[in-house]
Amino acid sequence: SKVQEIPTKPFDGQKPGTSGLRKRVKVFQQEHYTENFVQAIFDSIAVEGSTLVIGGDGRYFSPETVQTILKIGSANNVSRFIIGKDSILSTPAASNVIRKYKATGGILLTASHNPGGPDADFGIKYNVSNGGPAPENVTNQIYEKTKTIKSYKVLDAPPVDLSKIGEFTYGPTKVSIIDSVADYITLLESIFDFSLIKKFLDEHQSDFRVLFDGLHGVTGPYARALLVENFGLPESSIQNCVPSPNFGGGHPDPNLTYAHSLVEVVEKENIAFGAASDGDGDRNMIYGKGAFVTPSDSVAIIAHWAETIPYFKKGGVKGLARSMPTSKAIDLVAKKKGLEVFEVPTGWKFFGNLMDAGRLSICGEESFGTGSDHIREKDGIWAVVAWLNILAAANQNSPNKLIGINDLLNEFYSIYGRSFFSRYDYEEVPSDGANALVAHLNEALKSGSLNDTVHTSASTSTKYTVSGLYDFEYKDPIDHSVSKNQGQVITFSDGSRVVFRLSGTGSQGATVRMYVERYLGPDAGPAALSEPAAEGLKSLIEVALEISKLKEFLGRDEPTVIT
Ligand code: VG1
Ligand code: CO
Repeated sequence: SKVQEIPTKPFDGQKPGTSGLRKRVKVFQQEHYTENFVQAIFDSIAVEGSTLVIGGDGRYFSPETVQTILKIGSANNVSRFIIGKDSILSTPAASNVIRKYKATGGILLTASHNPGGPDADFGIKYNVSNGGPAPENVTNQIYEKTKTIKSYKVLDAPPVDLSKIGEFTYGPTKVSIIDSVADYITLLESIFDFSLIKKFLDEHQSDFRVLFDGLHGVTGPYARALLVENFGLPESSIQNCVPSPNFGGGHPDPNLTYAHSLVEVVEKENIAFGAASDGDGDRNMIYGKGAFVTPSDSVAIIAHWAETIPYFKKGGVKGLARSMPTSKAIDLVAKKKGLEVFEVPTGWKFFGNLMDAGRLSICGEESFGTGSDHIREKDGIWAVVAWLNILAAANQNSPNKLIGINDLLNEFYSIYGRSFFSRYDYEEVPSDGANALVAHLNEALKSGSLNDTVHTSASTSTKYTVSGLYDFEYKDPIDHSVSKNQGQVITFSDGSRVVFRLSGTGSQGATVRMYVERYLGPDAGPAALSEPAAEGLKSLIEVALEISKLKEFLGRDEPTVIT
């Protein structure tokens, strides 16, 4: 078969964000748009003789894009492609496949938790050989290539059948279509105590029911293999578990706003343990009857109980980490256990170097991302099984009383205190307003005008004194690269903090995120410590909105989503 060189012109704005290039499907469908970006990836990596994994969440426009990648990749001398059947590999499963088969990297077709379909979002993300998202030096290089591209190469060959597992050749390239699920389940089996979990679930069929909601995303087949086929749970323990290209018309984001299909059933049927994952399977929400685990607490609790998980018992816990806006609950666990703890910018790519250097085992983000160094992506199903493993272990010593999610939360707060945490998202606001908000805070930073000012909450009369304002900057301890402007932080004299950040994953307009955190020590007592987060944070949120003048700048009274 022969290679053709197709002339093209650069498109503006092909700059990968927090997690790849994300745009509307219609943007990707423009003639040459997807081809340009794919060629730019191949122009930025050592493509000759490479092995590349292709996976994704199966969203609309994925099958077409796999064919595009094959044509361009083969014409650029990729030696081997490993592709998930039907172009499906969850983000964590793809990370595992890259590592397990020692691939050069991988291309993931996903826009994560964003809706899919002809009028919704698509995305392309490049991961490197450690299985993690490409670091900024690579994504910057891809972006540079997109700005000067003049042509791309394609192999002239008929489309490949992605629905049959097997191996064949495609031009000069070997192609393997693999089972999307098997390697991932093998990985989890090597991490967790499956027999302990299974025994616990068997014994508690009536008082500890499990419900996993795939939100029509990629995790359905993984959840079925795990919960139904391995743990022997009934079919009714999984729902919305057939991946659909438009996620059933929904918004596959596991939080209290978008995962209402889970929340409703959990509440109605008194389900002790509910969970959901996002479109590409790297996020998770743990939610039982009357029990919501905020992700910042989730990662801290997993770290607290780590020794009940065989993987950590065997290998030890090397260090802990969180993204900057994530609450400091995990820092308290690190302190108690004498472990290193790192604060990195938002986005999973910043954890990879620390893991590769053997300094980080467990980490998380407030945005429903939790994971460990078993792979180099956050991992939704891993977090769900971690919670099941921990609950099974905790219940081993409690034959007469079932220990549930809330018991673990309350016990944790009684030891460490509680970091009340919430995030307000203002989605698709005008970019001008968002930039003006950032400029306003920068001005206060430079002039020091907010320092030591006192602000009183209108509804509760609580007073907050500003103790500092800074722009978060990170220097990677391993490769010493510096990432600037990663969010503006206002601190208060009582230890509370508020963070403002512009999202790097939106596909249109600007999205402003406001993160608020307030800490109460264990001495505050069980009543105060178990308050709903919205109550515990009410006064701080009022003050944060006042100081930032956010409503004025964005022209929005209410956030789009509160988590
Ligand atoms: C958001 C989250 C961030 C997460 C990223 C990718 O980024 O805040 O914590 O790592 O999404 O997650 P941003 O820049 O929009 O705040 V996923 O599941 O979309 O790959
Ligand atoms: Co995701």
